[in-house]
Amino acid sequence: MRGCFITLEGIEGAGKSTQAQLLANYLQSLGKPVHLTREPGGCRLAEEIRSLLLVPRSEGMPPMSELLLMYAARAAHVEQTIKPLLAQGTWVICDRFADSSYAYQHGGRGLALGPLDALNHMVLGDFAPDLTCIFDLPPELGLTRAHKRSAADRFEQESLSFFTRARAVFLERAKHNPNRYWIVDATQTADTIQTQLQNRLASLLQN
Ligand code: Z5A
Repeated sequence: MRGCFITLEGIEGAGKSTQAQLLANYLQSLGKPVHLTREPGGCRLAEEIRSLLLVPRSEGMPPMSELLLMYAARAAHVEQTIKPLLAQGTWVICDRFADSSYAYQHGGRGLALGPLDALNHMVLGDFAPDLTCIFDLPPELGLTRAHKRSAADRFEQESLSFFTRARAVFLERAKHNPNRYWIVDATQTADTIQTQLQNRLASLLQN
């Protein structure tokens, strides 16, 4: 039986990585084969592209280059990691996926939606997550959490308004497809959020 593909999305510092690890532990405790992965990254080529994308650059990076690198990484990640694992029956939990390209490269950078939709279709076709969890919180709080943790990467150096636009795109996308998206208040404690997430998963676990 095919595994489930679950993506965790949200702005910087929303708690995605924390929840992804807790979720993987929970599914393993239920006896499910689980693979935890991330974007950009998740296979050798995509991890190399991740380094190119995250390192701060004095000359900047054109938004279109950024978008194409995200999808170059995603194409490899989907073909080499995600699809083969799902076909074996493994549950795949991915820290960020295509919704981040809509939030950051469209919402944040202002790239037009039409070409992004076309690129997304060219790379993914009809392939999409079974469940996308949006960890929602005010950008001020997310950035405070993230900055406490480590030095700022190229994205973390962006302005508050950049993350405000990204957040709005996540919420807008979720509104149009409530079957696939689930929005959670990420200002709550990590334990409370994990309990809510496990409850949300009940229907997927029954299938
Ligand atoms: N990007 C893009 O532009 N387009 C794309 O298509 C894709 C990505 C796929 C990847 O950065 C960057 O790539 C990302 C968007 C861009 N940059 N931004 N912004 P990344 O993977 O390095 O960073 P991230 O995805 O934003 O992750 P993050 O900063 O690690 O945040 P997080 O995973 O959501 O949070 P966390 O690591 O679980 O927690 C952050 C801190 O908060 C940590 O100290 C925790 O202990 C704490 N925490 C976690 N949960 C809580 C709760 N509930 N309460 C209090 N404190 C908490």
